[in-house]
Amino acid sequence: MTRVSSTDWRLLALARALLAVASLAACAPAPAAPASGKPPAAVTLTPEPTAPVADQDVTLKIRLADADAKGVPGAKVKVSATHTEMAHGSLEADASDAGSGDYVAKLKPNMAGTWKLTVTAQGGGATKRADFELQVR
Ligand SMILES: [Cu+2]
Repeated sequence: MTRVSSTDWRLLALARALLAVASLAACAPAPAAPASGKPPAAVTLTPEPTAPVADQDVTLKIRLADADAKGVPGAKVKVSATHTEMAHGSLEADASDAGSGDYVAKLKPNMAGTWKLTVTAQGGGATKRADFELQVR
């Protein structure tokens, strides 16, 4: 009574092939974080506002690029700020990943003067450090 036509056999074979592919995919390791895999080679930092004022939030827009000038997402980025005219410890901030190699950190420098910002970026199995100067009014 049940008769399998040649079309059905072809469909069965296709279904088996699809199942095989599906099980292969299931066995593959989970994809890593959406990192380019390359270490950051260049760090740029843009403060907003560009002329920060003491005791007010400053947004630090940080961009990481690899040796080919492509953005490096998925890195761990920290900022450490020290007031260069005095020794009273540092302000620390973790930057959040905004995607495509862009990161955002917030700081509130509590005194006017020159601050040294050190960005530490860990990604692609390497650590890149870059220093910047921030003038606070
Ligand atoms: Cu100070």
